[in-house]
Amino acid sequence: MSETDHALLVIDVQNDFCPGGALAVPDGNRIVTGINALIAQSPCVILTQDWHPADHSSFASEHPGAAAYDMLDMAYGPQVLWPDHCIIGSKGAAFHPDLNTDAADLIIRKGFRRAIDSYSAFFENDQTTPTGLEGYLKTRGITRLTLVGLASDFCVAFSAQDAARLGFDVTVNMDLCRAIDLNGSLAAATDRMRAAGVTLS
Ligand code: VGL
Ligand code: ZN
Repeated sequence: MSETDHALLVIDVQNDFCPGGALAVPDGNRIVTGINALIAQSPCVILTQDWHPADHSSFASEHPGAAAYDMLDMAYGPQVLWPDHCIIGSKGAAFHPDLNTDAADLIIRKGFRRAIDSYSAFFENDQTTPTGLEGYLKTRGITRLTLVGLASDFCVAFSAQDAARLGFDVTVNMDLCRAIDLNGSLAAATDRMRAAGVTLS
């Protein structure tokens, strides 16, 4: 994987998505060693970091009477309400301590606007507000992406679908992802990724 047209996109390998964190993904920590091995072979490594203000509108705590994992209709569409997680500057928002962050060419943060969540590394949840990642990749001549990280059924899946829609050749390495799996969300995400033309390996 030394070709200059390829990038490794490492999604949200942060303390809050690992066991002991605020929105822990089962076994989320167990992919870190394998991701570091892939990072070591990748000429372009990009990390994403979920990065929310303490009063983010995706937090159930901002909606009196609501509970975590309830659905709410936002101006931009349906939104899962989450436990407070990945608060800007917090330990929970930091990368897993064993992740080789030194190798990253770019760290892209998302979800930093109070009123809108951003699962995808490319677009916020209105599916139109860009993060800027598309321009970064295209101006570097990158056409092929491999995605790994957390969580398979939310941020990885939405990033992969958007990347495919933007014309990138996209592979998700499912062995180096872990899922939240909320009400069948993993099976649904897998179907959506396949339908979008994403290769699951
Ligand atoms: C994520 C839920 C809320 C993710 C981020 O990284 O998959 N999921 N924020
Ligand atoms: Zn989040």
